[in-house]
Amino acid sequence: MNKPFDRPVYVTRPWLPPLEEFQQGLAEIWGRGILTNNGPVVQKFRAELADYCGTENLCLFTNGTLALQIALQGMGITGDVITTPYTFVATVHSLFWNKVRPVFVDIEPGHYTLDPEQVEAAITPWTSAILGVHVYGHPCRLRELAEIAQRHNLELLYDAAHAFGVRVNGRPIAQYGDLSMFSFHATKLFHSAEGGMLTFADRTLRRRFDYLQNFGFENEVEVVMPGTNAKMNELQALMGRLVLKRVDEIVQKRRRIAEAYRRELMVIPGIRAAAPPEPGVEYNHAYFPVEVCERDFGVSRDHLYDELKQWNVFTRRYFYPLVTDFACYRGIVRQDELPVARRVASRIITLPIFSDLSLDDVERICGIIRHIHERSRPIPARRSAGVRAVAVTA
Ligand code: T4K
Repeated sequence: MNKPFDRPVYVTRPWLPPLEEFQQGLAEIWGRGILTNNGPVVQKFRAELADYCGTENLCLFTNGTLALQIALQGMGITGDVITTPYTFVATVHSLFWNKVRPVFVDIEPGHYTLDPEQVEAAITPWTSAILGVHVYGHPCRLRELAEIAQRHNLELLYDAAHAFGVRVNGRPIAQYGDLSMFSFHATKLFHSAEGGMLTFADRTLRRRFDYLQNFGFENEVEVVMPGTNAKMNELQALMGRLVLKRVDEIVQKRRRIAEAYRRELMVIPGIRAAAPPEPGVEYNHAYFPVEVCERDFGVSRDHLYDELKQWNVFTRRYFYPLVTDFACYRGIVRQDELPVARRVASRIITLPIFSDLSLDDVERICGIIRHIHERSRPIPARRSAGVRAVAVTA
């Protein structure tokens, strides 16, 4: 018998280290009195991430949005950038803050990432870069996009906000493209409460990004460029270091949750999960999105989203509305463009996934979804009765 959860189940919960470990780190920070401006904890965190990501070309920031803004600024991206409408709005805001024009192209139906064919078709003499998003942690079509970027002499940037821990053909995803931005926000599987990271191919960018995140200071008396303040602080780095120690374990737990969801949900008509990862991809299970097809499921995605709240299950509709439908970007594309992104945005719902979610709870959530479907499903009419009835199975 399904019944509402006693406590709210959110789309995500941050994994938190044992409090004593954090307190121990805090005591050391207290003792030093150094809270920010490239302190020792940030430096250690940076070194550990360089090891994890297999690159020294890496900078840390106060959050992912500022990291991406600084990336575009530091690489001198101008003109038009081809990107996806199917993302968190910060991707596009970062372009706007750099006075760069977003050119939106459609996504692929399997993993919801940029469709390379559409990218190539949208290139003009004003295009300076491609900004792909590894949405939900699913890698973009890396090889195709790299070939397109090379053919047209474009920079290839990735918003990898969701993709920490993903590996492709044995290499960390941080090593693909000219640059990647990672978010370490509390809602991410790997987090430092708030935080962000850039990894990049051109090692000369590191100095530039370091200037840009610290007001452009070379030393006490010299400012070499108009920078901003986007530094990670010691408390963020402490959290990040403690979570990094356990990140592989966190991914494994999420993998088991995702497997349970797939097992339970694939038998419910009208519920479709994203395509499984491509061969060679070690996925991080950052999110568990499903599409709800109203005709087969029986009720709309929005109905399911609202009704789940009554069962104390708080899903999200990442990424609905499409960025191009927000007031500040409306009018850039026509309503009949981007058909795949529009369809996915109208059907998507992201289910709870976090390492402390038990497999029993996953089963319960799926049971509730099944119940909502069964209750709404028209029973096939019996020949003799000739009447359509609605099953109530509560
Ligand atoms: N690019 C992409 C593709 C992104 O997805 C993001 C961020 C960025 C760029 C920018 O990176 P950052 O500048 O953020 O580093 C959240 C996050 O704020 C945002 O980081 C994230 N993407 C986006 C997809 O989701 P909200 O407004 O949906 O979060 P919120 O506060 O509603 O949290 C969702 C649920 O998580 C809550 O219902 C409860 C739970 N939660 C949340 C927080 C903050 C916790 O349990 N503990 C917490 O501390 O935006």
